[in-house]
Amino acid sequence: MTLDLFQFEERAQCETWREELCIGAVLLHGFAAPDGAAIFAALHGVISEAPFRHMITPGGFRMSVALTNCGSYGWVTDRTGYRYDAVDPESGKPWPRMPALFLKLAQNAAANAGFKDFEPDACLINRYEPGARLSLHQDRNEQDFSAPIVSVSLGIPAVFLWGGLRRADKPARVQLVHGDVMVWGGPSRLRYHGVLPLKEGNHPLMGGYRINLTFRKAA
Ligand code: MD3
Ligand code: FE
Repeated sequence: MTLDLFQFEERAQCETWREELCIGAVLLHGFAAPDGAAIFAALHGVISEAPFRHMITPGGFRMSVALTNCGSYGWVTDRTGYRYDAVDPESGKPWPRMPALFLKLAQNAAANAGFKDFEPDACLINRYEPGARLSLHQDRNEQDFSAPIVSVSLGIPAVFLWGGLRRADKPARVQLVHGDVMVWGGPSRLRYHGVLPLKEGNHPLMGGYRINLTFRKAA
């Protein structure tokens, strides 16, 4: 009917769209782009309390990605291992509160991908400079793998490695640009993933960096 035609025209013009890469893995293209400036402002509040820092892996390497956190729990690494901690090891204080905008964005994205009632208590904020990378890994530090993970890409683009459930599975490459939101849940929750070394670039809001917000239910 006319309603269908109307929707078809809307779809042809839309700037954000949903793509299911695998069962449980949904890419919401451009989903966060309209909130870019507000996210940037909220981010400033967080990093003024808890600045970006390069942490040390259990193997003794300095991560090329700089990170900070907001929410009840923050993901941290040092010589003793990876963990979630309610306290920022640099300041000895709790992590900054998760901005209401961040929570709303993560919950809206999860619901849009079919995950109702997502209650993230941790938001890891990764900052990539040119050359920074994240090698192939699984996210296994959370208590409950039934909750999805929501990841928001901001700033200059990155190539994401999208693997399988075994390390040896050859990863596909997915380009993530400013405003893209990925939701990973169900059978995709424990997939191996990583980020290739970042290329130089400039983004009007984020400058020469890529910022990634990762929302998780840690506890
Ligand atoms: C795929 N960060 O901090 S989040 C991480 O872009 C991390 O900074 C990436 O991986 C980044 O651990 C991407 C995306 C992500 C998170 C969990 C996943 C992808 C995932 C779980 C399963 C499959
Ligand atoms: Fe990860």
